[in-house]
Amino acid sequence: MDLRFSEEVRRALEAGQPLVALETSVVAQGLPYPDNLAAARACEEAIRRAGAVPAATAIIDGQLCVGLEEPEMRRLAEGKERLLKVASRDLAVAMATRATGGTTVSATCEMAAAAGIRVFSTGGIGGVHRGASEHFDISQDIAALARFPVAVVCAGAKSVLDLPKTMELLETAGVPVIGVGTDELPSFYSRGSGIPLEHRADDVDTAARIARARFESLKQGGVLYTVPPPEETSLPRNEVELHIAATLADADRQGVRGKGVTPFLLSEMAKRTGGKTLKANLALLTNNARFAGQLAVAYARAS
Ligand code: PSU
Ligand code: MN
Repeated sequence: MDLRFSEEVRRALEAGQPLVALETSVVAQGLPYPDNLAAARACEEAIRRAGAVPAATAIIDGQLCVGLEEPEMRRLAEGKERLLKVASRDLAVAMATRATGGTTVSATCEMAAAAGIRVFSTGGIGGVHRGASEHFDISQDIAALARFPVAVVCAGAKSVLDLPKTMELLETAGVPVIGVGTDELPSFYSRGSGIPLEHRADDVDTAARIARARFESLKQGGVLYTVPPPEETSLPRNEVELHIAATLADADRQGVRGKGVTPFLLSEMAKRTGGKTLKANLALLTNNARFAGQLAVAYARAS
């Protein structure tokens, strides 16, 4: 794969330093400016403090970038031009048309794997949307998790999704889901979901050994680590549920479909909760980045 590395990432790869990939659809589509830029910086900072090197991925003028310079991240955050939401299947078109955009979980997994980066931090993965038995809206993220050997750290799937169906599909795809210090799937804005997890890791070394066994010994695909969002900003499940019902009804009424669904739900939820979901989103992004940094360091140590 023709990747363009930032100077910092290139050096880290050469020196065998631990790296953590970051997606940028959350910057280009998921969060409003300037919170998106602040969140990206806070994630990079958390990864550095943990002793690893951040590697945000994006498509800039058709180039597959791993590691962004400050003006490039700003360009994605400000959104003064048309920015694509680039999933795996959009990579070819984005390259050929010299487009610019943020990468989703699926594209980031693919680019990280190609770069040899084993750990990736995000907010929440995409999955099976509610009502999928009717409209079939299922994110490419699941297929990418199954395919690419990357440890993906998240706060669970977004609660706007159908979580039981998302968990079933992850099983079908053969993706292990590990609770980080928990037996229950977190649901992004809330610490729990009522869905029990079969596997947990209580320390970062155990988490790293799971990834190593899967990537190095078994030559299998990705691992999903689910970290409960920070207590202080997390929201009660019943409160979130009420807003989700209203937001989904709005999406339906306004005919929001396809790629637009996730960004619409995120911004509507923030409006309805007076910014509480936005605050929770920012806090969990940094929290996940911190754990991902620690995981990358432990993974390198375990070799
Ligand atoms: N979850 C968030 N914020 C986001 C996304 C998910 O809290 O911005 C983005 C991720 O990049 C994820 C994508 O990969 O949405 C999933 O989009 P879709 O449902 O269209 O596959
Ligand atoms: Mn979709």
